Amino acid sequence: MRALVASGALLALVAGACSTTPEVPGRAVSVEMTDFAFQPRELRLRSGDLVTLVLKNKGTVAHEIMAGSGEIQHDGGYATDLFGQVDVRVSGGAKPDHVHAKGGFMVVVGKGTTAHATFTVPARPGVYEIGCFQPGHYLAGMVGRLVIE
Ligand SMILES: [Cu+2]
Repeated sequence: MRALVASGALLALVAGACSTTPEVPGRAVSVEMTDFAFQPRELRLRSGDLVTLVLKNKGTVAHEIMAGSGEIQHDGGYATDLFGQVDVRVSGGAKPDHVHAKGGFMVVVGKGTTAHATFTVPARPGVYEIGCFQPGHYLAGMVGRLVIE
């Protein structure tokens, strides 16, 4: 039994060393966060798909991601949050946080860490915006597009 556990751990190590995309539920969609941009600048998701955003913060400060449409609120975020009624599971990262005052979600990712946000893409086709609302980041250009097909 002990030998089985040990070989399992070894396999996990080997798998981890070889793959660049971590094992996550559904389709992994990588998003890099830098000072101050999202890479790529446009994400395309299909309604009904199970997706895990792999949010890698390569910047020197904490970054976050929110998605929605409409006017930017004075305290950050969108008038309509894309994830208002969507169940989002967040894991990893230094300070993942999926609670947002207006409903919906945001994930704060500490510098040098990676967080995962897993959800089923809502059946709301359209073009939305993603943005970082850490102070000053949105105005510095930390904005992107999220297209739901
Ligand atoms: Cu930011």
